[in-house]
Amino acid sequence: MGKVILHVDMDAFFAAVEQQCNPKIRKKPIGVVGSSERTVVATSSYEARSRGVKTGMTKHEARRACPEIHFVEGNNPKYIDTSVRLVSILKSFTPLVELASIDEAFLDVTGSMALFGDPISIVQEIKRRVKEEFGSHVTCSIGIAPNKLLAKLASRKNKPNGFFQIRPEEVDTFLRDLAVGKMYGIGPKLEKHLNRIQIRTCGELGRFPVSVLKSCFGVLGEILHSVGLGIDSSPVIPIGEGCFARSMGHTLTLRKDETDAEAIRLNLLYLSELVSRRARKSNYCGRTVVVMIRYSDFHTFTRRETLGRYIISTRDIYDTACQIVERVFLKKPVRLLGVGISNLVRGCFQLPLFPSEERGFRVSETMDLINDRFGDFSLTWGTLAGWDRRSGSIPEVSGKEGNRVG
Ligand code: DCP
Ligand code: CA
Repeated sequence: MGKVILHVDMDAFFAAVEQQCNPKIRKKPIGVVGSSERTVVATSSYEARSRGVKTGMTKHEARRACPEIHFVEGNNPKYIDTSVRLVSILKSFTPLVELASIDEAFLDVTGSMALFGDPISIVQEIKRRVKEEFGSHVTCSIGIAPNKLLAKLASRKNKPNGFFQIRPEEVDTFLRDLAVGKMYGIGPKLEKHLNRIQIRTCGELGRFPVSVLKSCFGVLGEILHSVGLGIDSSPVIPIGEGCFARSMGHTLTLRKDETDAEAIRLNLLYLSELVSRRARKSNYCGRTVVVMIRYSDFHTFTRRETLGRYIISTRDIYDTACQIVERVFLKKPVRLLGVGISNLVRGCFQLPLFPSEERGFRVSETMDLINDRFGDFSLTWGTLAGWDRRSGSIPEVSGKEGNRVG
């Protein structure tokens, strides 16, 4: 028998949590924003969406689309708490729960049906439990399908507060006329490329000769072919298991025992960049920053700080690491430094509530792409320009000009 995978996706997540908490804004058009005047809409209630409000709009744009819109300042700890409680509900149906983002999870319920009944009964029971736990204003939409790729597609079919099932025998019909751009992972740019070679639907993508796809898109060609056929054999990876790391970090023995605060900060920046890149690559973010310090006499200790939100960016890891070190009041020269993050969640991207954070995110992504292609630190933060990789030591700040981005 094939697998039965569910994809649970909360509806207008931040907005729904806010509406549940505050009866005055229920059933009203609301937008969740950051605290600065230049913030953008992180999400909006379905009442606002029907008036044309979209994620990413400035407050001004949202107000122009919907003059009655009410803005609420986002509160990440509240959403994380809701997410944690959601996961514990989902885990009561199967141990195979993979958190895909702060408000999305995959469940492999293949083995749960003997206990909980058919997939639709499981879906109805999950919805009942969500309502019981959070109240009727926090709802989810659920996709049921033979794999994660299709389950994710199905959960979008009847939003909000709906569900949709794609049975194995319905896959071909479902994909035949579906625009490729609707498929998870195919963004507007890739869609344009595909359209250019006359591929508009998933049906057409699946039928297209894989050899031609490979010559156009390299290794991605084979993946695209599978996507067109609705094939996805990736397992649901349960939280806290398997390849789930508990923490990730890097250490560095300094070129000389260091007492200079600026040099120590630069080392922290370098290490934070390494950690952030690794986290981004493996799609983790963490809530705890750990700093390891070894003095010249080899006395070694760690200090940690747990934040109320998940972070992944170099800047956030670095800022926290600096605060930790400042609190330590270093007593001896430092021989080795380490920076790490723990309390990791996979796929729970850092929530960019502010335009500056969004920009930071895009910069990090671009830096990753360039560094993957041309080697680590080809492009790096302005302060790290001049870092000589081979020497394994931290930069003289006045060294050669690098490609400054930060
Ligand atoms: N989010 C954010 N910034 C973005 C996108 C999303 O801060 N650029 C936050 C707000 C969302 C939450 O993440 O509430 C979940 O994102 P979704 O894309 O799942 O959007 P919603 O849950 O809000 O809406 P939908 O009902 O379409 O799933
Ligand atoms: Ca959602």
